[in-house]
Parts: sequence; structure tokens; C-alpha cells
Amino acid sequence: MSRCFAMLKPGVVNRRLVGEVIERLEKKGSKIIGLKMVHPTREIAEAHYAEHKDKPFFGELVDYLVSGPVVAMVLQADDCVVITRKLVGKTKPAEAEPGTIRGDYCVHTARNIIHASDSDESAAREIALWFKDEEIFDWKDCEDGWY
Ligand code: 3AN
Repeated sequence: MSRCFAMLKPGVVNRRLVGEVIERLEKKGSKIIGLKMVHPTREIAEAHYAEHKDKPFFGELVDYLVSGPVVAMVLQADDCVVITRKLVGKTKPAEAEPGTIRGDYCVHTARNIIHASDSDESAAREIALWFKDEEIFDWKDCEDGWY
């Protein structure tokens, strides 16, 4: 089992798409083991996107993330990062295939609606950044084996 951190960006909340986007991730069969709404501080937003701090779009990226509440979650499945990234689609909406979340719901790269960890190492770092241990619930999965 591996874990992936995913985050619905502020526009998703504004556009009333929270349920639809979570539904796509959940229906695939990944276990939601952490879920919360949080209005990110500038500190956590900058730490989250630290690898991009020298990029020209860093300021815009952080400004967007702190502009309203996000919905943060921890997903668990076999190959969870790979599965989640496939559902999410490519970074640039113009390259994201229809049927993926980014392919279906956005047109701006800077506002590409959802973040998902890009490796197991990133997932571990991001989960530790956004969630306390007691906010994660590795519940007994009665459906295990059916997905
Ligand atoms: P991903 O989110 O697909 O892993 P990254 O890590 O390259 O992509 O980029 C992090 C975030 O930075 C993206 N989700 C997007 O919001 C933003 N971003 C990436 N490239 C650009 C760009 N060229 N212009 C504006 N924003 C960008």
C-alpha cells in the first residue's frame, strides 16, 4: 500500500466542484484516510511548493493557494501516487487528456484545480506537512479485494 497527498485548490471550493472531484478519486477505489478543509497560511503554502521557489510563477502559485480554503486529503492504495496522478492528468490543462480531472475542469496551468504528490517521497513529505498523525485514519477496508 502506498499513500498520496491530494489537495483541491481554492477554485474548486468556489466552483462547487468539491464533491465531483472527490467522487472521481474515491470511485477508483483508493481509500480516503485523511480529509479536511483548511485555509493555508503563506508559510505552509511556501513550504508545500518549496521546490518551485525560484520559478517565475512561484509568487502567483502561493498567492492562489492562500486565497481561500482548500480541501486536503490523504489517499491510500497500491501504487497510489501513480493511480492518482493518472486520474489528475498532466500539469498543463491543454495537455491533460479529456477524462482526467485537469482535462475536464480547467484551462489555466496556474489554477489547475488539484495537486497530487508526484512520488512516494513527495507524498511522505506533504502528508507530514499538512496532516497530524491523529488526523489520519487507516480504517478497516471491508471492500478490500473487490477493486
Ligand atoms: P504538478 O502539479 O502537475 O506536479 P508541478 O509540480 O510542475 O506540476 O507544478 C506545481 C504547480 O505549479 C502546478 N500544479 C501549477 O499550478 C503550477 N505551475 C506549473 N507550471 C506552471 C507554469 N508554467 N505557469 C504557471 N503555473 C505553473
